[in-house]
Amino acid sequence: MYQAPLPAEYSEASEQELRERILAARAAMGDRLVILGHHYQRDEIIEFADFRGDSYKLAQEAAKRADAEFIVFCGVHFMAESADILTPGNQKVVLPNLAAGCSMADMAGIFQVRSCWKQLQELGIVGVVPVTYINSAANLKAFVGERGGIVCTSTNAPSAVEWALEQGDKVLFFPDQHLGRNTGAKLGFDPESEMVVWDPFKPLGGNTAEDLIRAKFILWKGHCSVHKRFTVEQIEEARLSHPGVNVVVHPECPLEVVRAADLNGSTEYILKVVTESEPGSIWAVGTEINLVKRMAKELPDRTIFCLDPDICPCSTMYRIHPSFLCWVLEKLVVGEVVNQVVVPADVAEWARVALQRMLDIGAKPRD
Ligand code: CIZ
Repeated sequence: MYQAPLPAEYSEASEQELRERILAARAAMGDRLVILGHHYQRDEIIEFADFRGDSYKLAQEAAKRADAEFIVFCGVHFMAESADILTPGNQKVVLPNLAAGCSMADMAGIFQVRSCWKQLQELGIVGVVPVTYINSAANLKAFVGERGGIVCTSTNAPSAVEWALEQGDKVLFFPDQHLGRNTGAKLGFDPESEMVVWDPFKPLGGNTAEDLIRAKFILWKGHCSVHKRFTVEQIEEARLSHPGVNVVVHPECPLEVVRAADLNGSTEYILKVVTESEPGSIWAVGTEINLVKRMAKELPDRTIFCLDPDICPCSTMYRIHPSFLCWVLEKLVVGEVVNQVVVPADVAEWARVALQRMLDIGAKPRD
């Protein structure tokens, strides 16, 4: 999405000035406003968040604050869309920088997914249940909702996939092949013989008809640029340099990394296990750096470090700079809503069905 450049009074303001102006605007809005901060946001944004969490938890928090007219979502575009879908119509969701997207979500486009579906149908492959990771555009969630599928998060992917396999014979999982593969493996399926990867730029996704007929999981060829950087060598290095270390990684990491780690789970899961661990324990964490650094700061009696010493923050999450937050808040104070994210009603209707299925199965986190 295009984001127009900010006026100079925001782009040139000092950190201190922005901070004071954000606090003033926040106070002026009072209960009319709720600010949500995703775990991957930098500290200079998280400090203003009424709630922190993963996308799912934040959307739920937003839905509980029905009194708030405005939800400022410090996260990325698909998260603001999910919040808009799950909250009552009177609440307006604002994304401070419209260019804050998710490169993984962009790896599956609606036309590509429709084409994949059509090719599967033409092969006579029926009983495919589409499952989309929450990191996807609203129109993909709607596609899934309309075809009997479900949304999942990295917390509840195993329950969502189990549910899908009760409804049909096989799963088309997008856009993250790694979460799909790790989830299937967690449920006991063999990545070698029961899963294929669908490359949207190749006929039949780069597979033979026989491969597709045999596969239990058709995994979209998408990935997270941050999580795909973690390696087994980094885990071996952490075990050598820090005897007794606990290694926890996100399931968007490649399968071999998840297998080499001690634990894996969503950001909420990682936060929970590290927070509940014994003081003095040592943690090597494979996820976005802002979250890792924040845990290290907030839990100083544990040793917490990132598995990848050279990792950069998620570049799209990083687009929520305090100058953008200040701009949208000051506009709200003067009665102007900028950067509102609105999902068209026809898309929202089916996307809500897919999200509601996820909520209804009461999916629980699992190791
Ligand atoms: O669901 C989310 O917010 C993401 C992107 C990952 C996670 O594990 O929290």
